Amino acid sequence: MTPTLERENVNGKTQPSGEDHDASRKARQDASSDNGGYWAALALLLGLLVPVLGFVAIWMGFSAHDARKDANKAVKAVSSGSAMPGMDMSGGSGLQSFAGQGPANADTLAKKHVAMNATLPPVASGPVARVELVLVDKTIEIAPGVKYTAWAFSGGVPAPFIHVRQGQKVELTLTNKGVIPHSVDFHAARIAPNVAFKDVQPGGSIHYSFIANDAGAFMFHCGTKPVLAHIANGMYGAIIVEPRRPLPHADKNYVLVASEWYLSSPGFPKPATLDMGKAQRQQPDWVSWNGYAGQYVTHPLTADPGETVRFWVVDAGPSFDTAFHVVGTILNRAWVNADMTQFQRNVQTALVPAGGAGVFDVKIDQPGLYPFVNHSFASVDLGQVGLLNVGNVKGTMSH
Ligand SMILES: [Cu+2]
Repeated sequence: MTPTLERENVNGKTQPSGEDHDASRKARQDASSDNGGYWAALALLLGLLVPVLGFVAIWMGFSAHDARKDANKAVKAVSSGSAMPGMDMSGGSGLQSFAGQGPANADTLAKKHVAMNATLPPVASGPVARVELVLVDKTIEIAPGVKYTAWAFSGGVPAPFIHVRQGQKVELTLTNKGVIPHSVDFHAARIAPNVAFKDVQPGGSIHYSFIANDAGAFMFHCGTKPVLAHIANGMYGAIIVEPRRPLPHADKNYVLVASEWYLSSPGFPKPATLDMGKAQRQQPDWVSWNGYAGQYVTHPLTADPGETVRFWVVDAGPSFDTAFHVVGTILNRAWVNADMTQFQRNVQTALVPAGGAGVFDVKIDQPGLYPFVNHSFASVDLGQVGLLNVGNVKGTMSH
């Protein structure tokens, strides 16, 4: 900082060293005389510098204040109710956390909840896979008894899983039945985004196609600004592109989409909406597998002992990465970043970045309850945990 540098300079000049004892009187006088001129000039300079620096400091203070004001204005503009009809995006919670909150009968509701089927659907037959996405505004449940007014592709968050084969043509139609513009951005596509991913007005639709040339697991999501709000509100899903060359056999294939929820209110009895302030500060109230916190704890995924279970993990974010880990075992194969050309062996935890994916095999011989988690454990606290029940065992698991 300038003030610190200035202070150091002044101290340096005003504290001459005592090494001039041996110099002649004349020399000292000359030096003294020279120094006198020097000090006078320096004093003048400093005299001028102080007010200038003072002014700069005041100006910087005002600039910072203005910048903050501008930033706040921008946030308000982005998150104003008028910009997002039907949404309260004013950050009205004051960043108060509603984590873990639910109605008194939350446990009963958790048991009654119908968990999203995580099983990978069969691959679309024929050379062309037709995908029809319909955007609807819909109130969904994101945790036991916790309601949220979402923007959902085809009625679900995440959207229904799409499964195609490498080389297949994907013919996509998005119809917007919401009240504001939306779009769809497929990470599996190599396509001009300004053409294919453009906004669709309410009541309108868009059609585009691409060849799924890249194998792997991919996110798709609404790309309309502010993208943070559109993803946080539920506009995402997973497309699995099965490699042309068959993978090693798996007995079970499960798709897990990781995502965060940022709530304007507890979500009961009235549904919550998006708190844009929390989303911007990455302070979620809930984090989930397939859109609903803890759903596979009460309704575990299943496998028989010795079976190979393949997890297709897609991280929809909008902002958190996922450190994928299965408690009690090691990932036998890890196609990190869903690069299906090669896998790593015997990995304890694999990173799935926001907007990315990974494919992981486990083969568990010993019956038991094996939690699959985001090993960034704050997310487990907020609901991103599920169970793999190997061998249909009874009981529960604490984490
Ligand atoms: Cu959208």
